[in-house]
Order: sequence, then C-alpha cells, then structure tokens
Amino acid sequence: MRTQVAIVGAGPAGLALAHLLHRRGIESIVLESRSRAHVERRVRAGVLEAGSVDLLLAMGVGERLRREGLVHRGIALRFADTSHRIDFDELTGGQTVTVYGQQEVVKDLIAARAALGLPLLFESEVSAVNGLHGDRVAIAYRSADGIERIIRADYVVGCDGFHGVCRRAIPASELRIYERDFPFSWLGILAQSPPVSEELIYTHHERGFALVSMRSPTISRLYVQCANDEHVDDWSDDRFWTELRARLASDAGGPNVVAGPILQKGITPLRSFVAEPMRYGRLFLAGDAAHIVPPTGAKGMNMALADVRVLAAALDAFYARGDDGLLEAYSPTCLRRVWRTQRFSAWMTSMLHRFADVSEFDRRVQLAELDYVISSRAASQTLAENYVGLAFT
Ligand code: RFL
Ligand code: PHB
Repeated sequence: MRTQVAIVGAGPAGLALAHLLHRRGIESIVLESRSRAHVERRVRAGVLEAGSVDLLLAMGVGERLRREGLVHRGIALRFADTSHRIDFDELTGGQTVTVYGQQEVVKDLIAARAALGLPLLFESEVSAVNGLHGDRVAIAYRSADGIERIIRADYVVGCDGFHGVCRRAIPASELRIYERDFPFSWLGILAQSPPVSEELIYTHHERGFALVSMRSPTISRLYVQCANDEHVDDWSDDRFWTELRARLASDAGGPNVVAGPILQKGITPLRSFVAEPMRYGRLFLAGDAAHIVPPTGAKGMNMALADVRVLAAALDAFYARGDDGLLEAYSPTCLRRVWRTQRFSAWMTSMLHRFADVSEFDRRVQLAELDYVISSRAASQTLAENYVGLAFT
C-alpha cells in the first residue's frame, strides 16, 4: 500500500490529523493497534479548551460536542475547607472551556472517517518505521488477519502515545529527553452519580489532592491523589467515597457527594515529559508520543490537538505549494507552546498536591500560594488564561 501520510495511532492526535488532512485533499492511512471498541471505551481526559472546541467545530465534527458538551465558565479552588471560584468568563474576556469526554471526541472522529470510507485500520500494530532519510518511509505492521505488511508513504506521523514505537525510531543520540516523575498518582473513577457541583473543584487537602469533575448531568468523573505503589484493588468503592468525602469535608458540611455505582476505576501516575525535537527526517511526533503533562491542568488532549493543527497546515503548504518552511518550523513552533503548557501543568500540580517529604515551611508556602492566587486579580488571571488555553501565535 502507498499513501502520502501514514499516521500511527488513533487517539485524538492521529484521528484529528487524518481528518484535517482529508479536508485539505491530502491522503492518509491511520494504523491503530487496538480495536475500535477499545479506543472508543477508553476513559481519559474531559476538558476541551475554547481553541480545541473551535478546531473540532471548524473540522465539521463538532455537532454532538455542540449539543452535549457542558460549557464551564469557571472552576473552584478549594483549600482550608473553603471553595473559591476562578471566574474565567470575567478574567479572560468571555472565554470558557467545555467538558466533553475524550472518548466522545474519539468516537466522533472515527464516525466521520468511517462515513467517508477512508482507511482507518484497527488491530494493526506498527512494529517498525524505516527509511526516515530516504525518498519515502516504510511502515511495517501486523494487520488484523495476522499478516505482516508494509505501507510506503512520503511522511509518517507518530501519534502513538507515550508507549508507542515511533519515538523509539529516532536514534537516542538525536533525541533529548526532559522529564519529571511526581511522587504520587491519581485514582480516577467514573460513577453513575450526579455531579458534586456545577463546576469542577480542585481541592488541596492535608490528606491529598481531590478533583470532582463530570461527564454529563448523571455521570461524575472523580479523582483522588494516591501513592505510586497503590493498586486499584486496594481501593474498594467504600474506601474511595470515604476518602473523597474526607478531602472535601468542612465544618460547614462541604460539597454534597452522592455515592453511586462505580463504572470504571483506574490509576495514572503523574509525569512530565518532553522529547526534542519533534521531527526526525520523514517522521513527525505529535501528542503524547512527544510530550506528557500531569493531568492537573487538563492539557494533554488539548496539546495533542494543538500539535496536529500546526502539522496539518505545514503539510498543506508542502503539498499545495512545495513549500517546506512550515514543516521545518514544526518542532520549534510546537515546542514553544509545549513548554509553556508544561510550566502551567507542573505549577498546578505542585500547588495542589500533598508532597510527603517536604518541610512544614514548604507547606505554609504552598497554602500562601493558593491564598495569593485567589486573592490577587493578576494571579487568578494567570491561572484563568492558561486554563482556557493560550492563544495560538
Ligand atoms: P493516545 O490517546 O494515547 O493515542 C495513541 C494511540 O496509539 C495507539 N498505538 C499504536 N497504534 C499502532 N501501532 C503501535 N505500535 C501503537 N502504539 C500505540 C494506541 O493504542 C492509542 O490508541 O495519544 P494522543 O492521541 O496523543 O492523545 C493524548 C491524550 O490521550 C492524553 O494527552 C490525554 O488523555 C491526557 N489527559 C487529559 N488531557 C486533557 O487535555 N484534559 C484532561 O482533562 C485530561 N485528563 C488525561 C486526563 C489522561 C489521563 N490518563 C488516563 C492518562 C486524565 C487522565 C486520568
Ligand atoms: C476530567 O474530567 O477527566 C478531568 C478534568 C480536569 C482535569 C483532569 C481531568 O484537570
């Protein structure tokens, strides 16, 4: 098989890229190791920046997002038993975010590609990419029928997430890795219970961080900070609800948590990671394949979409006019935004979590930082403008 752009991975990055390319008349084949049912059921991110929503609408895949997405005009920061609202609307001149599950974005993009009858091969695991410095690349994969096959393409885009194969095709001597592992994880659940509050609540508590979010008026998405060595089996449903309530409680009662059936439970370690550059010969990396942020800033899916927006425009300039200037600029253009987003995500994470081995002095400084953020307009505005998403420059 032969195509212009081979895309490895059918997460938000790969699927959005394929659709953007199609709209510019550029052919692609998407290869995904898992089944369609698996990727459509994977519960992950839930917050879309205004720019991500605009992109999905402009791509013609935002119909259900417009109908079912929940527009949020602020969040609450909760500490010392009190919630404080950060009003995005007022602090950013009317910008908002939209709560809409990543798996819903993925479903909408898969449906769009299926309706067009364009190639999206599930259960097709890529094992190697070769010829990154030749005239064209060769992508080796095992197809759903178990046969080893090759696709030849002008370019290959690694949208295969943090554990994918594409980043590993770059020689170690050509890649710089920057990373930080945080000494805690998030236990996340999806529950059939009404949202704890109308807006998300990010809670700093001496027992650890907690976040209440939602997916719909009847489904809650809830997280508590846990230790890196804990396992989901350590967390009975009862233990989860008791812990969440303890972290949200106050003498005044605190937000009302209604325990419902838990539909899904998972643990995610918190990590910051950047691989530079995001291009090597005919290979481009996009999304989690190139960078990971801890989820505290709700940025992972948005960064994946931001990368492919830049890449689609660059490939368009190349195929339409033979101009490879934007392809050359792809990595530095993305990395500038990536690093600013890393900064924000690490800052939110450090401000809101409990770090076991810090001094009482550091704890007081952490509380003072939260106090500053809620009491200074400049500081709340800094949080708000990053949370709704930095402008595209
Ligand atoms: P994905 O979604 O991981 O997709 C990569 C795809 O590549 C496939 N693959 C391969 N296919 C073929 N051959 C191979 N050899 C392959 N190796 C891998 C995989 O099966 C997969 O389908 O990466 P992408 O597209 O870059 O998207 C990134 C996002 O998924 C990720 O950043 C977010 O989920 C992060 N994240 C959040 N992001 C936000 O913007 N807002 C949030 O609120 C938010 N919350 C979160 C999050 C991630 C979380 N977890 C579970 C990691 C909350 C959590 C708990
Ligand atoms: C979610 O709804 O899953 C969610 C919301 C905000 C975050 C992370 C995850 O910061």
